[in-house]
Amino acid sequence: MVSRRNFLSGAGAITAAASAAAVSKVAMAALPEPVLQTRPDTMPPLVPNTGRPYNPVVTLNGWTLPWRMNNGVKEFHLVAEPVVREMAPGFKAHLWGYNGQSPGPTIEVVEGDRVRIFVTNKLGELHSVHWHGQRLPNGMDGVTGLTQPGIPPGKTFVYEFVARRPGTFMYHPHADEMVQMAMGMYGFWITHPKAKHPLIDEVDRDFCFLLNAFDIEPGSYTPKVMTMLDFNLWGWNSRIFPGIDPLVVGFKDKVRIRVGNLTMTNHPIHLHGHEFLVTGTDGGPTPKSTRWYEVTTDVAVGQMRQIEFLADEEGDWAFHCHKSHHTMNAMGHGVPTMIGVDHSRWRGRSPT
Ligand SMILES: [Cu+2]
Repeated sequence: MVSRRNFLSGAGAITAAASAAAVSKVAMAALPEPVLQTRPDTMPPLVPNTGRPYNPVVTLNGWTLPWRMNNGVKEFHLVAEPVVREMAPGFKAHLWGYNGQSPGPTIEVVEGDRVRIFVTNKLGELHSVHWHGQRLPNGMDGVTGLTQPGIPPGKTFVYEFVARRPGTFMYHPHADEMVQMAMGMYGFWITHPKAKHPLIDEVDRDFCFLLNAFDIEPGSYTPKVMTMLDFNLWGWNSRIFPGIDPLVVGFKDKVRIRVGNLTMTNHPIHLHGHEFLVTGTDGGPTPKSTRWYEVTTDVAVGQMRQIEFLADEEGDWAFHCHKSHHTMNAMGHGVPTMIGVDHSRWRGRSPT
């Protein structure tokens, strides 16, 4: 049913809540059609067919957002909205995300690109998007109450800036942050180098994913957003083991993996069978003199770590957070330790 309220919140009636980019209502009516993703599978890399060329990444159990070129500007349309995310086969969680999924789609651009991102808010509360790690005009930084008013429900805000430096960045809400991130709102942003870069090697495989923590009680499907420490589901890109796809590479491939952490705790990420170098942070590529071999790197809260290695040992190698609680899911915390308790007095009796 088309009610007046639905009509006013529909795409045809979208107007800018506020915009330093000063896009007119006419231009807003022609904003790019949002692209939605309904599947939680790892999608093939999005090979660019417009704009400058680059080697695309693979988003684990995710996808890259298509764009359109408009007079030399790369235009994206993000829609902040409630989503149903299959976290593992048979387990569908009611989260918030972007364009049909949590996390939101990866945004890939090239160093020097002018980028325009339309953000439409389909949540029931204020929203804004912060472009974590980017050099940009202050008014585009996406902090509600500081650099912009929050985007009201049903409205669209236009962000526009030049992707000035290459690297691996994240985006996430900066409005009602605790709730919106606990509900699964975040995504990756990759700025590829415009030419051969002395600190960015070409690789055969390039993956990215964000670490997650949720507290969803058995029998329910909505995260408890007040939880600070005792999460019971640990995810990679809003998927939980055994629902996480493998990172498949060829023998002797050079591999890059970009891992971001917007959870409430740090995660020491550990790779079996190989040593890797940390080649980048959200500050950009690391100087070569700072790189040393590791098999575990701690990704602290609000950080991204980019690792690289040569996959020269055949096999199925584990790759996991080394906090043993984080390798379990649907875990409970209120369970007494029963090791050492004499069970013999109950042996042979049925429980009462
Ligand atoms: Cu962990």
